[in-house]
Amino acid sequence: MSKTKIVIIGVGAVGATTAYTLLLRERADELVLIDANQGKAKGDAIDMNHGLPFLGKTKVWAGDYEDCRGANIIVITAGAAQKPGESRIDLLKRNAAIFESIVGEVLKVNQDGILLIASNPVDIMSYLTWRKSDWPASRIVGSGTLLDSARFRYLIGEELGIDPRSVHAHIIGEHGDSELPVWSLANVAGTRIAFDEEQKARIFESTRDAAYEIIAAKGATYYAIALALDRICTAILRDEGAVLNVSTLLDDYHGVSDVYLGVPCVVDRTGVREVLKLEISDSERELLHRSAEKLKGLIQSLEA
Ligand code: 6V0
Repeated sequence: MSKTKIVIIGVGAVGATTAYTLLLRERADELVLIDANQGKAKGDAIDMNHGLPFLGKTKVWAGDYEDCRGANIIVITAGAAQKPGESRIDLLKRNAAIFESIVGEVLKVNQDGILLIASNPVDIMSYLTWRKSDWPASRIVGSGTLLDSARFRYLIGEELGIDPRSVHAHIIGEHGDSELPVWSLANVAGTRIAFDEEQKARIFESTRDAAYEIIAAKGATYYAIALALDRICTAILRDEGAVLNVSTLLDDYHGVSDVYLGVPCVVDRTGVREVLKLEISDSERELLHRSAEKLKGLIQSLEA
């Protein structure tokens, strides 16, 4: 059997935690760490290698773009932090420029892997990556609202005293402020979740604002996103056909097209094999359209 290789580009809080999660779960034979800060990637690789006597046989090293050759999955978690006084759109422009160069380097040596994007704003970065490549959108996957849906399921589970794995509930749309909860379809074993409006509002706000709360408390979020990225890598490497709320290119999804958004997708070794059309309510459809319009507006302002 051929070896499996995962490359992580951007070994900051999210990239390093994702690498460590993949290592603990022995997801790949080879794990390559790439960062503009080569010392950070090198230090993390050495540190992780010293754990190998307690683990399996994963080969971990700090590499360069040449190492993307033959990679099954290239995870991009690189990003620039906001500078004091910098507007969100300026930060977005700077991150888009970083992405342009990273993706350009990857495409020189890899034409058949899967690009898994986590850097924010993830839906826009995924869309720009797809436009820059001539790859099918199926092979450019954003982490989307998978993390948000996990937070939502966790909070619903806490409220009900039910294991979050048994809660079926979706956050769709932007990974960010315009995301929406699909309460109309939320269920436990097919039974409707009978929350009142106060409960629904509280749970959704805690879901949507979770990143702000965690960043205010400790500066960054990384454990749960690392597990979410590991989940997507597993679905790809094992050809699972798992349904995950990743960000993908929409084509007439309830009338929304030409934008990446988080929706339930069937994920297998080809990336996004299929997009599942949820039977959402009219008001949810309206919110989905607003989320799409917001992202399209941002993409236009990038090009202005
Ligand atoms: P961080 O800890 O600042 O790490 C970013 C890393 O990227 C640093 O190590 C940089 O050196 C590196 N980097 C910057 N430019 C380049 C470049 N051109 N080439 C290679 N490496 C580069 O940030 P953190 O890890 O906390 O976050 C990374 C990104 O993930 C940000 O955009 C976050 O907003 C995003 N997140 C996305 C989540 C999601 O659900 N999709 C969740 C959490 C964070």
